[in-house]
Amino acid sequence: MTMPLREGQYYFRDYYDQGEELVVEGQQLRIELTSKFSMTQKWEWPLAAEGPIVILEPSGENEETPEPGNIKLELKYERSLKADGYQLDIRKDGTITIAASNKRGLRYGMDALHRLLSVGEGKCRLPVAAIHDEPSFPVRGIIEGFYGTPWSFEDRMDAVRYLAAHRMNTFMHAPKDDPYHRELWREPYPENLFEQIRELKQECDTQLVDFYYCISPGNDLQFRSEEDFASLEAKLAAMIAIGVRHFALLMDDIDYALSGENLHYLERSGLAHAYVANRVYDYLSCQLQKVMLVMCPAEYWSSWDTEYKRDIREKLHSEIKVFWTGSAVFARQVGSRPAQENYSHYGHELWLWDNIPVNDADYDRLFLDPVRGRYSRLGQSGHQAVVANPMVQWECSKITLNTMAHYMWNSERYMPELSWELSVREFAGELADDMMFFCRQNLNSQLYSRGYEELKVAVHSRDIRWLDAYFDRLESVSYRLLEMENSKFQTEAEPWLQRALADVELWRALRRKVITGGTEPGADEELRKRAEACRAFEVRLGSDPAWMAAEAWGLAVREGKKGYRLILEDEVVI
Ligand code: LOG
Repeated sequence: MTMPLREGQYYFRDYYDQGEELVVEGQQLRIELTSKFSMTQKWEWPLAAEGPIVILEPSGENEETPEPGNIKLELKYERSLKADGYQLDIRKDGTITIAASNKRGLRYGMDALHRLLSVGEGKCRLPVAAIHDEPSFPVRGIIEGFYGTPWSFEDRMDAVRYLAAHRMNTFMHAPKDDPYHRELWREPYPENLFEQIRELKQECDTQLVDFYYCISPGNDLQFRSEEDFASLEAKLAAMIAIGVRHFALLMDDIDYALSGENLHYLERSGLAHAYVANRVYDYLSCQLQKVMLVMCPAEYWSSWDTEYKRDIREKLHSEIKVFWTGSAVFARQVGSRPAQENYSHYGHELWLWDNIPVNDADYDRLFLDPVRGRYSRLGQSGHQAVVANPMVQWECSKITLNTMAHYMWNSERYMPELSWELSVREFAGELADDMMFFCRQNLNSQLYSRGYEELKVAVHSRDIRWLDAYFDRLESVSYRLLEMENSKFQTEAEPWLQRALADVELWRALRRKVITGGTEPGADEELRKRAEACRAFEVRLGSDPAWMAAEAWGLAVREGKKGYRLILEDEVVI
């Protein structure tokens, strides 16, 4: 088994084998399909032609397949399974069955087969196993919802493929600084941008990912203006025309006190927001057979009751889902009590907009640790969805996101440390140990974690030997990661890796100064130079190791929230 048992038992909700193997001849698993899933559906999903799995066309249709199949796969419709769930049975007699209640379930079942397959020495090996796998949340994915430079088209396309490969099914398009999403919400997209959205939506279809078009008109929408509603509907109509079936109306981060006409007619913002959401819902209902609409209320970050929530509870159409981010914008924990309470205050299905690993409030940081502190049974407390808001740096977001994907799929069994290890290994392969070391310097300060305990202890006890080893490691890790074969990662993480190297130099200058008691000529000059080099960076490691050490030796003071300043004997601190 390519996948060790421990991982299989973690990755799949229910995994059972007796240690037996199914071995078939050949370098590829050549599948003959016996499909009972649908009489009319053609089997199609993204499989690499030269990959280890090939699906043979039914005999007669493909003349270029002289080699016969070596495995029989039956795809079966099984209505008792949850949407996206599947059952995979690999039998000793060389037959395999994947049962599911929708296409996504079949795809995940097929991906599972892929993960379990190992090919070598002219043979394909699979464990004889029974897997039953179903998700904790029906809706799992990301919301590109951060402030700052929106992702590129390539990033988004990659994100959609990444979601699909990690059992997530939702991409929400809500870049705060895309003018057509928020500031110029009335304006149609220019042709080239619209074309990109169309292509992205197509990729979502291929990957079986739901594309949500999100719009944020709340800053200046006139609730009584038919013209404004016409603009809103035109924006939605354009999306409907390219096949979009999922929508969100976002009223977060607006000045939501009503004034003028809005106040005169609608009295309270909760009533106004329910009114606009209901109108959007009604419009969509006239256009579509099935409507999916989520709204983000203005009060999305608390769990106490308010008049605003009461108005939404009483007036919002019952089918509209409501976002919240937990008890804070950056929720250290999303516990069962606040989740239950907010569910009852809003009285609608809640969707968790999880502000992890987003770094738009900490542009100088990368966040590379696993999600923690989310209640394991949120799915049973009114929550049907978890969507993560990633970092401006898409590639770097994958490390946390992969752990979130584990939580979204099986929140009851989620183990942050194990998920972190698996995620880092998948991301960095042979450089996993180096990557993990780097990740440990970049913990999410918005989340609960024990922080940089070992480093702090060493710094406070001024343990020069420990610190020497630590900074040597930081140096070699940074050089290796700068050479890593992932150009996207290199580009995104380079400022932090270079900053790590500047920290190493600062430490060495500091060490020279403290070991010689400051008597060596040029030591102060060197220290000043290295400190300035660090200060010149716009980014920093969360662990801030060199400055922490300088502070412990009384050679630096904190300045403001994030900075430090060097103090040498000849300088007076004010
Ligand atoms: C914004 C979000 C932003 C995040 C973190 C929501 C619902 N809205 O406080 O766009 O990325 O904080 O800065 C937000 O979270 N509001």
